[in-house]
Amino acid sequence: MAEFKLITECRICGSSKLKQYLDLGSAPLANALLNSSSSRSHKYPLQVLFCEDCSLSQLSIVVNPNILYSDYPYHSSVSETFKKHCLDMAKSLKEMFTVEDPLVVDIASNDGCLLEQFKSCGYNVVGVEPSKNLVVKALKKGIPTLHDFWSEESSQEVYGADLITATNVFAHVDDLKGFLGGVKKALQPDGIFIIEVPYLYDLISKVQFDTIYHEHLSYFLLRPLKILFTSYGLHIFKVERHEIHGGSIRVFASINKRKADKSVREMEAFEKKEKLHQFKTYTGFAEKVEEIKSYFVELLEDLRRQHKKVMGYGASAKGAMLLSYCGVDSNHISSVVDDTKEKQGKYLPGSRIPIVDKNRLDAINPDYIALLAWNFSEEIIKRTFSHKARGVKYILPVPTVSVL
Ligand code: JHZ
Repeated sequence: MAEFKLITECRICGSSKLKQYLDLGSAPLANALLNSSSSRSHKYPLQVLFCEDCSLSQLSIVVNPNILYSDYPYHSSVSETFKKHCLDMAKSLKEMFTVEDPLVVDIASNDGCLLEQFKSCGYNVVGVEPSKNLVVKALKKGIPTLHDFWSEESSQEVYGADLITATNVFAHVDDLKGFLGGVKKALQPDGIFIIEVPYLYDLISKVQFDTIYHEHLSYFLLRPLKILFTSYGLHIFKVERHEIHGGSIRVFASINKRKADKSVREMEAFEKKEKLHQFKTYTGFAEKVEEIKSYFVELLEDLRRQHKKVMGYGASAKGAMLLSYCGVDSNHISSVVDDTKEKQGKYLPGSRIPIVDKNRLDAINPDYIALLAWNFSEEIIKRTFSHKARGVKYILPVPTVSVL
């Protein structure tokens, strides 16, 4: 595949009735951290299209996944909140589906964060992960992990899975046919396939525009997922909403038909009621994004004029996007703390702000901390409690710019 390709047809239903509702210009790849402050980031177009036939939101381009994922700095295990979410997931699935000596396969298993929890609940586990650095990390923890992208071909390495999980990866996949083909091959006929994806309703209603970046090719509602799964002979029988990552849905599907839970009907009715299948629902979104940008920049400019010390916390992909889109640089936010060792010493793409370890917080003693991983605000505020006690203020960028 070339460096990137243009989307002219809907990834799910093949329709060419794609209408743009957001243009974020061109942006660097959110996880392509820089080794020096003088390095430049390559930028790619970033626009969101709405499919008038199945209501999938999708980016207008697909960047070659080998560019995005060969070395991936995001380690899921850094957040205690996420670890707890994974443990709760493993426990609840164990309660829901009882089989003897179960095997769970996790697609894009990252550093083994979810599988560690399944293992502790007595499951046999196998991960499949395309980023070499993360495979090495997972293997060190004793989590068997294959180094590959998930596809019809690579799925042949695993078979007879009772559960297949794919959390925070389905939105990253262009070839959904190959992905689901692989699931059908590896899953027991009575097995369960579970995906977890950020929910488009939450993105739109809470103006989480910074979660729009080149890794996230699709932004899901239940409706397009149902159309997609049905066309591949997978039946969605249950759906849950979770708070993780600002609001996600967990979708349960099987090959053999199961009795549908009322949650499916309820979510379908909810999406209709909220008019999420109509283009006009999305037309005001771009204005809200511009509003956040201007308030955020105004606030940071004001603090700079007052010589206030501002740091960020969480060198997340969304943080990189926010800062780059708003044209913020190290004159506004001197550095960003991240507890991921592999990110420290690098620079955010676009803004070129240095990523530092938590000790720098004590050394600098900032007046303000920008919560760039706002999805983990509570955990970050807890971690910086001594600064809170000394009067540090927190800046929350979404859903509206606010100072806590
Ligand atoms: P976080 C990720 O996006 C990755 P990102 C991915 N693209 C995806 O799909 C979405 O999630 C859903 C750090 N941190 O999770 C760790 C601390 O340092 O918001 C991370 O670098 N200390 C696959 O990157 C970052 O913040 C802490 O106490 O936008 C959080 O990144 C905590 C809680 C986090 O996701």
